[in-house]
Amino acid sequence: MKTKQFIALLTCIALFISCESGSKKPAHKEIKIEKKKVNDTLVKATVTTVITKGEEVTEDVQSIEGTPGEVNAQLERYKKEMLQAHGEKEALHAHHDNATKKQEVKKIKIGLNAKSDSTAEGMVSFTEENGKVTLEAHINGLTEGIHAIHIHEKADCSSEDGKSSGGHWNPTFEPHGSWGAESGYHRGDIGNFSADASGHGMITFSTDQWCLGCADETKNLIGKAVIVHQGEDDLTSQPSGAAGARVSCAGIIVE
Ligand SMILES: [Cu+2]
Ligand SMILES: [Zn+2]
Repeated sequence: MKTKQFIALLTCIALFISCESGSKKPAHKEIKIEKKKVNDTLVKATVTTVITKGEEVTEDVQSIEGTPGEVNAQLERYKKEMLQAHGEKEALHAHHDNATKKQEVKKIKIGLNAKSDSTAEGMVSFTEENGKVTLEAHINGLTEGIHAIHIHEKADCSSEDGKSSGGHWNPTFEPHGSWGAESGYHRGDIGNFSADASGHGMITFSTDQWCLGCADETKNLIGKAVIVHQGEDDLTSQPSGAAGARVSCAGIIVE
């Protein structure tokens, strides 16, 4: 009887130890948002994310500067992304033992607005499915012929010439080029498409090097812009293929 009790106690302790060492400490995430006025028109927001994982503490600081409207919109987007990321994690936990895990399909639809005194307008959709993002763009009001289309670095189409969207989105710091080129290419270098005599053009493009709202900033399209150019991308001129004026612009924003 005594031996049995002793063994039972040992088993108990062993179980306790294995359970303790096996349970990972959950990561704790804290987000602080600070807003400051820069001048009469500009505000600056600092978003500090502190992640505590056991002994390890990582801090990520992001600054957003712009008009109060722009900053608030960016903060809202940021919050949404955080919530989305959290939701994905929860879903992953819930489906942990589920062999038939369903893949979520994400879709964004945005409008292209005319820029640089053009009449070029249209729609762009991005669909993420099975680790791939597919772009489909339909544009009207173009001049007949070849036009370049790129992802530019900022979802800001506010300026008349579309230059507020910045240069080509190039998160991997490579030269401008043809998509997939060995010499390098921007992750925004979609390429060219043609418009017919009625001024209509369309393009579809699919890649696993993009994502919608994932944590990998070399892949995430959210917060960038789609730009259609007046001219053709020669796929060699630096830094942007000498494609001429920006005739249409759309910010890639989650509504
Ligand atoms: Cu461009
Ligand atoms: Zn480029």
